[in-house]
Amino acid sequence: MSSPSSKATTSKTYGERVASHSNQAAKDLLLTMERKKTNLCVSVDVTTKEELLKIVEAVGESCCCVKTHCDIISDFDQDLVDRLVALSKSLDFQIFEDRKFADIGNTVSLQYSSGVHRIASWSHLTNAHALPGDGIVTGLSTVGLPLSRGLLLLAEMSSAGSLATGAYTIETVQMARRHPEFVVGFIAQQRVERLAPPPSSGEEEDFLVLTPGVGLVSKGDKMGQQYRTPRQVVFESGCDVIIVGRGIYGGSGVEEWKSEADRYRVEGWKAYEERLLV
Ligand code: 5BU
Repeated sequence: MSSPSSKATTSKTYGERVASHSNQAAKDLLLTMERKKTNLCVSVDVTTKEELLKIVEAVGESCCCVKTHCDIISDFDQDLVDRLVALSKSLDFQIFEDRKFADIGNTVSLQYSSGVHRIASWSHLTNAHALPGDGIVTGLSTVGLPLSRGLLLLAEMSSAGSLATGAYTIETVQMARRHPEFVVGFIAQQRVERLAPPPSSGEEEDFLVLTPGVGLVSKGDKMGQQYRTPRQVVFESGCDVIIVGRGIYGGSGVEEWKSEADRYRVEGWKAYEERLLV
């Protein structure tokens, strides 16, 4: 049998992959996934603090990560941050603010550290577009690295007609390779690092691929969202984390949120176990 380090990323367990990461947020996410047997990230896109906390309380046990859009919460405040962070500890999940930074380095460093949201103070992971060039990573890393945070680059999107394809996706992978301490992976629909030529150093690399656009029932919405199943995402496309929003919190109350979250957890984990056998 080959040693864990010589195996393809998708043939390794999440636990085995911890050693391939130097970034603490990446290690913590993989350890959480292994410990809780879940590759589910729940996207909680609701507009009030109480709604958000109620959903997180219901789904937190089933997921490795909770994804937020803090700028849609009308009564966002420090109390919400304190309670969300407390839940992330008691229910054992990471927090991912889906901020999609897209400006020059100086501006994003201020958007990340300051303002009403002070994202870096509470969110283990955040993401950014590669569009502005390497300065966006440098700017964010000056704030995030001292706090042991991690960054995901948007290499692809789930929406119809996305322009993040082809050469743009490959350039995004190359950008990630230039910042291995802070960039821990991608938001993408497939293992995008395999689209780019292998790293020139010949060194082994391990990126986390987190994938939105996941649904077991619906195929999409009226605004361009496109859904695939957990099996298509994890088994067929080799992605690591399924991001599910309305498929879970679209349900009508605590019991339904809980059972839907567990259903996605089971489906995502089954697809991961299946891919380990290939
Ligand atoms: P949904 O309710 O499962 O469709 O929510 C998907 C979430 O993932 C939502 O918060 C989007 O902002 C986010 N998302 C996405 O859907 N597609 C993408 O390519 C990216 C993020 Br990047």
